[in-house]
Amino acid sequence: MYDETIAAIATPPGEGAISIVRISGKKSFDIASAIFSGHVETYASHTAHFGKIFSKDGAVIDEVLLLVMHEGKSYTGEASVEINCHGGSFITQKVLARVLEAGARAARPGEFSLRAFKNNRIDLAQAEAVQELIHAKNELALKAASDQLQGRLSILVKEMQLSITDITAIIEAWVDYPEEGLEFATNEEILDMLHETKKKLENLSKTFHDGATLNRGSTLCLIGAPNVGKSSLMNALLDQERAIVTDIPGTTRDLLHEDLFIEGMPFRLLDTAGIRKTHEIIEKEGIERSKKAARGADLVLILLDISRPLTEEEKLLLETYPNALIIWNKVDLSYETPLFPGIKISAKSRKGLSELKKEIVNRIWKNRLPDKELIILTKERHFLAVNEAINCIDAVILGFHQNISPEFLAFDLRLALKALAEIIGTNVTEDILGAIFAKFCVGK
Ligand SMILES: Nc1nc2c(ncn2[C@@H]2O[C@H](COP(=O)(O)OP(=O)(O)OP(=O)(O)O)[C@@H](O)[C@H]2O)c(=O)[nH]1
Ligand SMILES: [Mg+2]
Repeated sequence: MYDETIAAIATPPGEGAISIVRISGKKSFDIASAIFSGHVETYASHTAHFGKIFSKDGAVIDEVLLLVMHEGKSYTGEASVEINCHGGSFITQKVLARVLEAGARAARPGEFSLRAFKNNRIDLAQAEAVQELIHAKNELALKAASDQLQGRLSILVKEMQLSITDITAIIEAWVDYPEEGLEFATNEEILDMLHETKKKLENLSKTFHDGATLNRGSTLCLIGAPNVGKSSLMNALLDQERAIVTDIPGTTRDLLHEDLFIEGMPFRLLDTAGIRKTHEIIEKEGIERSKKAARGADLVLILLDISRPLTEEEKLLLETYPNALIIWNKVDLSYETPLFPGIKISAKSRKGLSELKKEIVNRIWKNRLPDKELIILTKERHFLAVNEAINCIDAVILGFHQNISPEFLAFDLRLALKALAEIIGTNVTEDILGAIFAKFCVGK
């Protein structure tokens, strides 16, 4: 248990109807009693009390509703008090200042969640899920975070730890009882168990691509010659006049980016400077940026003008990005059947936009949205740990085929267990914990 009692404003900054000052730690009730018009230490857990917060010299700071949670029954696991005060940023600050004056220390980012973790209220994967839940931008990301918060990922990890522990126990029996040990299991049985565990780990590892895409969104980069209608298409997809559109080639000179959802999935759309040969110094720089953006994108969208023949530059673009999605724009004008397929649209009259959106989602999600029942890895830290465990199991399998002494096999299995333990936090250093919780908001 911690000695210090911590406090922070738990609601977002700015003005709102109410704000919450959160206090957690041994002295929570004493501190609250010292500044509140009631005896907080006498209150039952999970009860709310109306009253006043007083300054040191007895002046009323605010009328509040005070919530009490006893030790073992709060988010942190410690005695906690939440003060619901009026939601001006100034008044909330004053209430917090009074709490600090009465003996609490200002909480660091994520410190409430850190305490919840240290007091075994939640494991590390669950603590991280809290943060993800807050930042979730769409239904599926929310689902992944909420699964993780409810411990579904932790349960899966623990199951795999259990299988690996079983295998380790048998192999260690071989070390300790070289004569009888083989009775526990045959080589083939152990190999089967190893392959089965490896398969499960690999399936989990594979979900990370989806998890990462869900969380940060996929980048779509619009490129093409000047005047083909890139900025017009950006505006049409966003449904707002975001980019400047003119009939002068070379209108867009810098990168523009905007977040948007397509069929509920998060994307980041980039509009770029039209690519052509130029000596104009600003435009040249813009074109360099276009090319760089396209290289870093998840999907490149090449926009072509269907009403005119391709230029040499455009042919080069098509060769440079063989996996790009090809879009023929300006179908409202007269045109001849193009040489190769692509999605036909008119950014101006908004024709073909829904086909385009469908195709974008298909390309990114390969015609399959993540299965709702699947447990998805969303954190790179978890992904790396799972891969580390896979590598260790691989080493064990290889060792088996090379008849390596069982001590070494057991050692690699222990490393696999250690890697998995990092996910739920039974085996992480204070440095790693510090880095994880520092990303949280203050008051969480
Ligand atoms: N007829 C027709 N004109 C279009 C269409 N889309 C865009 N335009 C016109 O094409 C011209 C260029 O449009 P922009 O969206 O600025 O083109 P851009 O590709 O962003 O051009 P740069 O920024 O110079 O690279 C404008 O006059 C648009 O109104 C379309 O679908 N049909
Ligand atoms: Mg433009």
